[in-house]
Amino acid sequence: MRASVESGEKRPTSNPHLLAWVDEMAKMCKPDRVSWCDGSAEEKQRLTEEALKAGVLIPLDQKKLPGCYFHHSNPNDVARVEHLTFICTPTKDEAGPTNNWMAPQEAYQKLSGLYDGSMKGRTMYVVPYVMGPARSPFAKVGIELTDSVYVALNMGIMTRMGKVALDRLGAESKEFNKGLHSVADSNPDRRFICHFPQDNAIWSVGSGYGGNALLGKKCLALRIASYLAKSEGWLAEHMLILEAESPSGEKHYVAGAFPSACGKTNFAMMIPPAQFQGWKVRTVGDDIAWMRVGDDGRLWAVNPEYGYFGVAPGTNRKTNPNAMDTIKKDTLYTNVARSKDGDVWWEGMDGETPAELIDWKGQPWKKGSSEKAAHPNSRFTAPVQNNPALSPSYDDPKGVPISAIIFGGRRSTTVPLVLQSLGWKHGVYLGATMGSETTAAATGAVGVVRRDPMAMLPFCGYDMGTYLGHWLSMEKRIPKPPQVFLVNWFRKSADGKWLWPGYGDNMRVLKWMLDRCEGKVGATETPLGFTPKQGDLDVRGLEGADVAAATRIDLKEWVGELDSQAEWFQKIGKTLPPVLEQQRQDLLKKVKAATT
Ligand code: GTP
Ligand code: SPV
Ligand code: MN
Repeated sequence: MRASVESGEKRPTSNPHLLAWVDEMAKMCKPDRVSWCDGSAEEKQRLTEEALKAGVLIPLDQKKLPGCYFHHSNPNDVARVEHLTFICTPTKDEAGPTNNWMAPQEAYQKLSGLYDGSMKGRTMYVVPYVMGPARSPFAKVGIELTDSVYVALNMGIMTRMGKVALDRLGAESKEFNKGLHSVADSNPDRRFICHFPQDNAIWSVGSGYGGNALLGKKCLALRIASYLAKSEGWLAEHMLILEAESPSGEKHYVAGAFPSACGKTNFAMMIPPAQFQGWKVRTVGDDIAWMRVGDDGRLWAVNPEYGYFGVAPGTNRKTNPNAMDTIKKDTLYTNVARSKDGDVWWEGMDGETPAELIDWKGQPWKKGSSEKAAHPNSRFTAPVQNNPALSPSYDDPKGVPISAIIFGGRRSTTVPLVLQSLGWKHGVYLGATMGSETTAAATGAVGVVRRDPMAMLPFCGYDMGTYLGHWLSMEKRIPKPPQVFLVNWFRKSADGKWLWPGYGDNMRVLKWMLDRCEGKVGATETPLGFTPKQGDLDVRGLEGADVAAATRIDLKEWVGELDSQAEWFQKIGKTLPPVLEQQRQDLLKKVKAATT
């Protein structure tokens, strides 16, 4: 019996809006059964067993990695698909020139065809979740309907999931994000990630991976939330949030926007080098920040997430010991490599490369193979509570006050280790023109420089120029604004070596930034912004760095950079705030004067 799919099962809510919507979606997708998630430990165990039985999860060594499982995704489905991601606003102008657009009616119609019967033979999981601390006035409720048990389990880690969300929603409210997700036949030709900001709805079909499928994350907490933030006067950003405590017990919080796979998780979990004894860095969030102006005139941030969906390759005991400890238990590993005895491995793991492995596709792999054993975008999903460096403020309903905002791209050339902006407008200009080399976090070419304003190019739910205007307008709304910085951990020498060791040593740069916030340290004013004076960066004990080359500003390189920014501004088009082009022109004048 399919039509009244829920006959017999008691539904855990009487909210008529929610019930009617679930029924309507079930009627379209035609699952064999509908299963409401409550978020309990018993349910997690049951879903895990279901997933194991279906081969969706593969057990790892439960002694070494208790509660950890491996999943391999369809090899055609390993990253976000930006070319298949759409903003479905009534007009194309609202989505703007940097987003793909589809008319809402067309999108609903097209995807209805793909959803029709797509869940036959499957279970539709109803996953209620809260983004944000459950008691926070800023939290948002979403409901994701999904036919993937892997997605349901991931949502259980990444969000506050189950009863807590239904309780928060209550019996009457219509205020929930309607997320529909079906892996369907996992065909890239029938894959669409559609956002309907006006309807507070998301329809995703054809992918089971990461940001395409865990709808609370990029779809709700960034694309839909950025649209809301614009109209409500706040910021929904692709930012880590960290807490830095000085030896004397003073705490500062900073938010950092680095593009996908450009170091947010690592920076948020950083362990300061030995020379910084007494300093403690703790994680509030590693990917998303929702920021509002507090009564005290400062900007306050909450992390809407409850887990980490982190990049595996490059993670090891030296680069990120906190992450290594975080993923020792209750972690889902996707597309990593494995050993026969149920351990995990990826490129950049500690120690010797094992002679033999099972690669991310499940094939035998031998050391020295030209293929990578783990997919470059292989990931771990782990609960925040596992993080030994978790800040107690991660769950604070009012969030944490932000002293500094850091923008940071991945640039082999041109961009110095650190710059402080000359003020808010200039800071917005630095964020708006940030370039970064593309990574494996999205499908497509890797290593190509593209403009990624505030690391939000793939995540802004509305017109880019309007978004930049919104950032500028925050100046008058924030009486005590954070200082704004630009960093680049990824500059290379002519022979391709990192000029800066990165990871824990980034503390040295963080310390300078915090000192700048407190007016404790000087700086050199350059046409690009303030830079550390000779001797200002604490480099005691620093190894493997060429500080002079990493911090160098070569204004000749900036002529080309500013040309490329002009192209970018042209692409943004008529909604580009004139102030930003003015900033570019002023800088170009200074650069030309200095280079001729
Ligand atoms: P998303 O989850 O995709 O948003 O990525 P993220 O910004 O959190 O990036 P993450 O911290 O996971 O780092 C991505 C890759 O960059 C990993 O392979 C890291 O090892 C590497 N990485 C992170 N920080 C540094 C650094 O300071 N220097 C260098 N050279 N590599 C780094
Ligand atoms: C990113 O690409 O920025 C991620 C991974 O954080 S995903 O959730 O897949 O978007
Ligand atoms: Mn991200």
